[in-house]
Amino acid sequence: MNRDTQQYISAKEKRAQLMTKGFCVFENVLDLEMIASLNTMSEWTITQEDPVHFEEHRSQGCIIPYYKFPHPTFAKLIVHPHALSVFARLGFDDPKVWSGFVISKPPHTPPLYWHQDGVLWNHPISITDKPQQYFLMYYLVDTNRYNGCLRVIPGSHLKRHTLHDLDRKAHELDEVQRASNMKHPAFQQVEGEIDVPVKAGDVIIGDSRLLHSAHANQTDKRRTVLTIWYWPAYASLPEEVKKLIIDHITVKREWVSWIKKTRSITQSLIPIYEGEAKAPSWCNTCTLR
Ligand SMILES: O=C(O)CCC(=O)C(=O)O
Repeated sequence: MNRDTQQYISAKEKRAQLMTKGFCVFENVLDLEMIASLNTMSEWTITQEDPVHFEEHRSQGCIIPYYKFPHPTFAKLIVHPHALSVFARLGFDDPKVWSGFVISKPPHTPPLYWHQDGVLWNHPISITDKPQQYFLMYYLVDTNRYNGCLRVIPGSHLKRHTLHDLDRKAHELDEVQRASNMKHPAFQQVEGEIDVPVKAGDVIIGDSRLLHSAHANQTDKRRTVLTIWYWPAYASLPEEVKKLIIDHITVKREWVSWIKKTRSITQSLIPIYEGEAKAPSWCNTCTLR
């Protein structure tokens, strides 16, 4: 079997895993030089942020949007040809980008709480297996259960889990986000969870509705992940969903200014909608039964 055929089969299997389990991993997507540049960019970004942010986000470490302190290397990652070829191998030829963040756990910091990031739960598409909002997560160090690797509940994007009953929105600024109540159920070990350890340079692709969290960072070294949100099949989304996507980003002045600056390389990834549809209300509460 030649390499192209092998890659095709493996991409087919990964797509099936993404659809049924809600995530899959592509290995060796970024080279060492790119990882080093991303680490430099992340460290610079972290130094720009207000110290209060880190206190309020102890569970995540920090979560800094790419457009808040624009840096050319983040833009290069968003349009990275290898990342886009991952989408193409999965059968998505025209992805559009949305938000994206530097999320970084300093040494010796708590776990990330269980949550899902779906926001379309008021729209019928959210209880279907149609491709919607996906994350690409690039960890900038090799990860394991001691330094904060990702944890997921496979299949939870389509099947209700007891964690869906927690009365809490994904990134609420509360005792969970501040990690001041580690007894909260969002921090416990749960049925069906698995670890997703990766190497720096791999990318994890996941469905926004997937329940996920991360282990504590018990090591002396920072653990950073760059998360970028895409709509891989934007053209086939219902008009009202496109309207929600557009409304959410175009109200952000920092994002509009980022687009103006990076348009020469990001143009083809920017979602556009000029119709009259009414957006569904933003809803992060799972409506699966
Ligand atoms: O820190 C991680 O490993 C995952 C980040 C994440 O999903 C989040 O902060 O919402």
